[in-house]
Amino acid sequence: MDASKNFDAIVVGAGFGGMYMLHRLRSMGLTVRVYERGGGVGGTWYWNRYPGARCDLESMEYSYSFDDRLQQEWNWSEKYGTQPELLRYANHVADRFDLRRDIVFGTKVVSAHRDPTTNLWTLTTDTGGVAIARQLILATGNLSTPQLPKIAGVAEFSGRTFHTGRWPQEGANFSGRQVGIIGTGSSAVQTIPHVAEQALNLTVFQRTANFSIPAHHGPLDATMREAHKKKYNEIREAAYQTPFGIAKYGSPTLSAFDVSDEDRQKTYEDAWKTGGQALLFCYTDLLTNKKSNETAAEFVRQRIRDTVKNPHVAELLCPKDHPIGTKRLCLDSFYFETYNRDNVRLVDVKETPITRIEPNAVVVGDNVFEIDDLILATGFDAMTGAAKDIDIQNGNGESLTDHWAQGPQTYLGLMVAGFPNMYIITGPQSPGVKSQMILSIEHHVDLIACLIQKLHDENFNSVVPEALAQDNWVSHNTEVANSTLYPAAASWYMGANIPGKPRIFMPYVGGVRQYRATCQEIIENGWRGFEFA
Ligand code: NA7
Repeated sequence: MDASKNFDAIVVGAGFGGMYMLHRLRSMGLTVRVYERGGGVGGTWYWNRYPGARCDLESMEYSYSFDDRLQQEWNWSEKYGTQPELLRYANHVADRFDLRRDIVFGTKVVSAHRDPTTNLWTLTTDTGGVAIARQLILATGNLSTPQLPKIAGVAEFSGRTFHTGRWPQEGANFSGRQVGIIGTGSSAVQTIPHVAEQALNLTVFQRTANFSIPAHHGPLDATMREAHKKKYNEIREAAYQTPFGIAKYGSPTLSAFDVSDEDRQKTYEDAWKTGGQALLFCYTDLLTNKKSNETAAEFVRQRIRDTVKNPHVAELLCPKDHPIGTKRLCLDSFYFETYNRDNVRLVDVKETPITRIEPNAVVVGDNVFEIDDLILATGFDAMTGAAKDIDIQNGNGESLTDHWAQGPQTYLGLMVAGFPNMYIITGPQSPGVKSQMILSIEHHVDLIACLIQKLHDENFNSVVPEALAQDNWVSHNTEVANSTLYPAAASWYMGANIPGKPRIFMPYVGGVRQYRATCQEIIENGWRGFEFA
């Protein structure tokens, strides 16, 4: 056998998950190969280079904690990590831990087939490469497979077409151009104000109005940053004790109806001034009680009406078909204000969907909107798209796609029954996307490292979840989701943005604190629900 093809572990993806996994496994003495489709590290922050792209969690929290020197030496310059700064950070981490020597860039993993007799995974790539390893780790990301809308004529558009999740490295200039943008999710909300400033005119095609809160983005005060650094360990630990893994947003104690209308209004106003996700953390029941939720939703609608001068446009921008927070709450900088510009036009495509795209126009019913450039801010095949994009076969006649035909099934969002030694970093049914992502990545990487260490120490060949443990976890996940308002929205959390995708609420919303405690209890009980062979 060609030794250069054989590794202890293969990691797919060099975003924040894959990078830390590589570092962790290498420090355990394992040989590791990472495959990355992009030309560099950073995952989401490598691909999403659209103007205004920025994390919606503050950078002091949205960063690695695994190495104290790293967190002490890195200086975030802005409140929220912007895409360029996050990409610089990813590259800094890659340099600092000398990660690149084990990463093959520009290479997509096409298949991963397990041999049940040897318990080895064989991977093939689109460049004709083959690699073999006992451990397979999918660090493929939750929002990494762009979704192109199935609109007639989209492929025949003759101008420039951009997807926010595949933005060109060299950027794009819209000066003097007539631009159309489809979508009004987080990516569009961040892009629109920037494109509007440059373009001759911008037409926004909106199917669903979204709730958005001002980010109040700006430079990070150096004194605050240094004070935060001094208490970093304490703050990181506190984050694990919160529902969403964000220390800044602790657990509220009161219901929205425990207080007077005036007090509630004042609390929302303060949260609005703070900006960011603070509003959702005002009361205990905002995501479980429709009436409580409506108090916050109406508060935000009122702010939209206060901001947007044209009352008809304001009303179109007011979300009325889902509770606030049940779709990802957007964070913006002057999004609603942008609709007061003369060169910006909002087109409602809910009542009359986009009929077709012509070489130089978007057609909605009888209306033809001429454009030079088309921006698709149409989202991703979230949470399952990237894993299902690889032909994964377990060697017992089952593919991952078959196993997930009715929606994703995992144990703890970490492993899949029937697929030994295959791990997913922040997979479906884990808190991942409903938490501070890097905290959840670190938790999962550490769990995977512990499992692999156990295999090594106790001379096991493989680990796989028991089917019953998985079934129970999936049911528990659904039960928890159903006790909240989340399933009330047609969101990508539900798979609702992809025609034909099974509707199952995918992230675990029982909270980071609870999830971590459950994992701990499972470990203390000899990794209950995992089978070692
Ligand atoms: P999202 O949040 O999935 O938003 C996609 C948007 O595109 C959303 O407004 C969709 O409307 C719209 N869309 C998709 N297909 C169509 C068609 N065919 N016609 C009209 N409109 C369409 O993706 P983002 O990239 O903005 O954000 C993804 C996550 O990244 C975000 O949640 C953060 O966590 C970071 P819909 O709502 O489906 O009616």
